[in-house]
Amino acid sequence: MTAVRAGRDVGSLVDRARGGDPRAVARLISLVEDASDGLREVAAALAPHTGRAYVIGLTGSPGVGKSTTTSTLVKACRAQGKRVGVLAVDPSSPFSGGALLGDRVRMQDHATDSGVFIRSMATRGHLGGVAWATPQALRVLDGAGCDVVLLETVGVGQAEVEVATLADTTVVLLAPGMGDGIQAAKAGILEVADVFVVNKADRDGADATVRDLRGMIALGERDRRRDADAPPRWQPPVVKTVAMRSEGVDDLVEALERHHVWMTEHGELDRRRHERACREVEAIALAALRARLGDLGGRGSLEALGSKVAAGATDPYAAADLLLEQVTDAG
Ligand SMILES: Nc1nc2c(ncn2[C@@H]2O[C@H](COP(=O)(O)OP(=O)(O)OP(=O)(O)O)[C@@H](O)[C@H]2O)c(=O)[nH]1
Ligand SMILES: [Mg+2]
Repeated sequence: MTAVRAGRDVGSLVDRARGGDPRAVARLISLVEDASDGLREVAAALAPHTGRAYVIGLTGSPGVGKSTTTSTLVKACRAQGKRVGVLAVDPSSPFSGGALLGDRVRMQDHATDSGVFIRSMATRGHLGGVAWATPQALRVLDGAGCDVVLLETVGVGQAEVEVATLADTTVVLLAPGMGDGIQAAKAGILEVADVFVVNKADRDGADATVRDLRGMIALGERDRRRDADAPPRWQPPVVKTVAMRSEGVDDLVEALERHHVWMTEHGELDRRRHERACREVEAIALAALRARLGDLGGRGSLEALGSKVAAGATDPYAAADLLLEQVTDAG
């Protein structure tokens, strides 16, 4: 892969991406994903075009039906004439692409549609992981003119929470009989879900799962109402689907639209996006700071200061002050 050096190249890539050229979009994502030399230029060229896409995160246990649901949502968006980006992030896999082959197969319906961009990303061992690479890829899809971006992440551990910080709306999928209801409560999923989907409703136990979830939501709301100053809050709806047969997708689309309207009316969309931008800037600044700390040599290096602190020759606060002084001087 050759590095993009001249600003003209990046500019024309962005133009082509905005014109709907999937290869240009793929190239831009690779540039940001690999943290290439062109990263800054890409970010600068994209900035004026960003802030339009509605980012919907989909998360849940492996095999719950995220990709199938994503595919049906793509269809629904295309039927409305919207341009759609799909980003499938696998936080557990170090392999880009191959690990998500199943998704690729399911997404084949859309392979020849120029209004749909699909990209898989593996983020384990990747610089800052999901937290670093995903926002950059989201920016590309947003800047390329996607009206909607669907962000699929397998719900393992922290992934739900991370996906929630990156999306405007977070959809948590569950399936009957997986003990997910109880897990949901444990993992704090109730806090991050804006919309619940009980998929595989063709299986036994779907109604019980829906009831359990509604019960938990109601309980949480009752506790919260005790606090008279609590601001109005969105009540996450529970939607039953059979994604495999596109059943219930209209209800899901409607729930997403309602959440979007609610957020806009309550200033929540702006608040979330502002928070997201802050975290993004902070992450980049901290990474730069860390790199500079690592570059320091001699008596003022972290190693040297560590030795002094270990020997009791200085205290860790004084040492940290010294370290920061050098970095800011150098900057
Ligand atoms: N019975 C039933 N099976 C479904 C339904 N939706 C999806 N499936 C099947 O469940 C399996 C997993 O679906 P995916 O959409 O790949 O699930 P996923 O959550 O994306 O899976 P990972 O990305 O591997 O975590 C596939 O074999 C689907 O055909 C449904 O509504 N009912
Ligand atoms: Mg999947």
